[in-house]
Amino acid sequence: MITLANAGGELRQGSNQFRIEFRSARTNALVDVGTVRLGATMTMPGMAMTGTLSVTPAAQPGVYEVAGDFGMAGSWKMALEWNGPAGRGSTDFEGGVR
Ligand SMILES: [Cu+2]
Repeated sequence: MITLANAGGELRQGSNQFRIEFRSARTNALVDVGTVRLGATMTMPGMAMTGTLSVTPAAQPGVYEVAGDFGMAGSWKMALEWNGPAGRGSTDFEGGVR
């Protein structure tokens, strides 16, 4: 189970800071998943846009700080990947940017 949290409660056009937490679905405890990457793309007629995101592990295992920049508001496709002690995995989700 993955929870995505950011201070403002939502993503906004321009620069954003938010946290991603990886938690066990069974125990809800934070899980160290090793290396994490997050990509953001928006497909629109005639062009594809890419968001700039960098992921840094926080001091607490399983918590990752993300600095991101979104060039426009709308619906972004977010691709999250991880690889480490808990195995390798990925998930896609919709990120609404206002
Ligand atoms: Cu766009």
